Amino acid sequence: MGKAQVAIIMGSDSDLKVMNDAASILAGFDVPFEIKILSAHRTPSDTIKYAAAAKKNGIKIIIAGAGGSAHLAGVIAAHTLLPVIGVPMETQHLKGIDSLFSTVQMPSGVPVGCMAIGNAGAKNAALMALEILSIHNNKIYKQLASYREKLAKSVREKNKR
Ligand code: RP5
Repeated sequence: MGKAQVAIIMGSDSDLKVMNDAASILAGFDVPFEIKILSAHRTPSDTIKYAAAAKKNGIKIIIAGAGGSAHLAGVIAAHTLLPVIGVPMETQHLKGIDSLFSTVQMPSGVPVGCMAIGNAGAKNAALMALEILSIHNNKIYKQLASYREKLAKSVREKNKR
C-alpha cells in the first residue's frame, strides 16, 4: 500500500474494535490508510498537531471515532479544511446517544459529517470517504458500483432462500 489517503482516528484503543470495520472496508478497496489513537482531552496537543499537518502529509479525508462527550471529530475539523467524518461510539450508560449528539451538533462554520452509532457508522464512514475519493478516481467509482451490486445480490439471494 502507498501513502495513506484516509486517516482513521479514534479517541481510545477501546474504540478499535468498532473502527476496524472502517479499516476493513478501505483495505478491501486497496485504498491506503493509517490508524491513530488521538484523544481531544488526553493528548490534545498531539491531536491538534496531527490535524494541522494532515493535508501536507497527503491525507485527503479524516474519519474520527469517539465516545461519550465526543469532541474529537469537532476538534480535528477545527484544525484542518479536510473533510472530517465522525463516528459516534456506543457507550455503556447512554448507549452512544451522548456520542451521537456531541458529534452531530457542530455549531455552524466548522462542519463534521456524522454517521450512525457504532459498526454501521464505521463502515459507512469508510464508504463515504471512498465516495468522496471517487469524484476524482474512476477505479474507486467502479469498485463502489460493484460493492452496491453485491449488496443487492445478497438481499435477492436471501429472498430466494
Ligand atoms: C473517548 O472516551 C474514546 O473515544 C472512547 O470512546 C471513550 C472511552 O475511552 P476509554 O476510557 O475506554 O479509554 O475518549
